[in-house]
Amino acid sequence: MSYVDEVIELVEKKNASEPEFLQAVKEVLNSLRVVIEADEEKYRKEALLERICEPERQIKFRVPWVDDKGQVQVNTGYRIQFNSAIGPYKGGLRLHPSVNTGIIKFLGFEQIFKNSLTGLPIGGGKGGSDFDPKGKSDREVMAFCQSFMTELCKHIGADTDVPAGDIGTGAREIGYMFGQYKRIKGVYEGVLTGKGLTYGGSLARTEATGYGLLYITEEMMKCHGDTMEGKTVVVSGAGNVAIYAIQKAHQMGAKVVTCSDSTGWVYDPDGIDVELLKEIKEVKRARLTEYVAARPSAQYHEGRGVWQVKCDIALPCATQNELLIDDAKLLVANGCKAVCEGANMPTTIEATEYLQANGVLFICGKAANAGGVATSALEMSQNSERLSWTFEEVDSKLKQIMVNIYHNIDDAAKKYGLEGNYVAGANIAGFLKVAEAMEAQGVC
Ligand code: NDP
Ligand code: 2IT
Repeated sequence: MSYVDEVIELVEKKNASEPEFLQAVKEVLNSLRVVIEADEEKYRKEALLERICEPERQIKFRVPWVDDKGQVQVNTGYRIQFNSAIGPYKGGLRLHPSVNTGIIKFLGFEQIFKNSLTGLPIGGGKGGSDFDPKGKSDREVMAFCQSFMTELCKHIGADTDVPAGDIGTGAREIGYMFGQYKRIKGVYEGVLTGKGLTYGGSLARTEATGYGLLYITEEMMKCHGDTMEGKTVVVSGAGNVAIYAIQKAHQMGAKVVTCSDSTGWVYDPDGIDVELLKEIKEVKRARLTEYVAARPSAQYHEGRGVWQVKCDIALPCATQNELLIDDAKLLVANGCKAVCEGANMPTTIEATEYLQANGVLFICGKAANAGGVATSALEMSQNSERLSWTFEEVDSKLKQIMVNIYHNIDDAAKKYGLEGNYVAGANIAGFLKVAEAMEAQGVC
């Protein structure tokens, strides 16, 4: 049996109850075959793949807090410190009722390769909790965040592990967590990114993931002799990534006609009104039904369905496994030319393969959404030198990083005879740097 197959079998056996983690591992290892098989005995002897699939450390803890009725609530907190070969652990904190060990492990595993692709010195980690911020008062969210950080602060630090936002964790949650860290540890340091601008945050971090997604999409289009101008774009999600993806797509002359949340989706033939969406989601924290109430030209539909809308480009920006095989068939049938993932692993393996087989340009999340964590690393740099860069400075660095990622993954795919397969290119380019660093550091 090949070394890659041996490790896939082992990982399946050890993690049978973690389907998302297995999905992420299989996608990566299958596309590394060309690299591993060229030097199989060396990698097997070093157990490099077994090591890269096993987190360095997993922390799981109780998070008790008191709700507004005086009732004690208990959630589970996680931080998975996956790989520190190229830098301190770095990755977001997800607050969503679906969070479990397998979800955090898949996200942490993806983060290793994504962070490597940014070209910046950051290792891979991820954390979060099954706490649901939806419908909670600010005081309840603060109580949760303070309790969560009371335990987490024992394990993180500006030079060891630097968490940030993800689903359910935005500026409000990061603020409460930062305050509690400072209070307990008595240190003012860049232990979190995505901070507010008055206490060490970076300009353009809020916009970075969505903007970065459009920068890489635009570069890919350019290299295929096309532009964003006049394109019809379908976006899923209505959170941080989706909002700023829509904004940048419009600035580039494209028209985004959909967005969605966990209860329904909006079709707006005139193009999504980003200011209205921001007001509903960032200020009021309300449902998308409010969008159509304010914009009669738009339609609201319950459930899922954005992928049935005819488009040139599709940008999944909500969550994992939200673009399935039937959705991929609809996209292809409707003439979609490109799919770039703003979310982490939003497209199933089957759907990805179908899109690629039908000539759709496809960039996976670990490359396409790397602008968020890259800008987090720029926030860490600013915190270290105790300076703040201008919006233009950060944004131009972000753009350059995304353009570089596109060319790195394109070159890696070409080098291994897989031209145009950006999934393989991303996995290979991300892996090679981490593998070299792990080898140089000996058995650890
Ligand atoms: P937000 O919490 O800001 O927004 C998430 C959006 O997706 C919301 O509209 C939410 O709807 C929807 N959504 C979440 N879970 C589900 C679900 N199970 N089913 C249907 N819809 C869902 O998160 P972000 O925008 O920050 O994150 C979106 C994706 O991007 C995630 O995969 C995240 O890991 C990834 N990502 C985020 C980065 C960042 O910097 N924030 C960086 C790189 C990747 P509702 O409000 O109804 O729950
Ligand atoms: O998935 C991701 O890359 C993020 N949620 C951002 C992580 C970060 O550290 O900024």
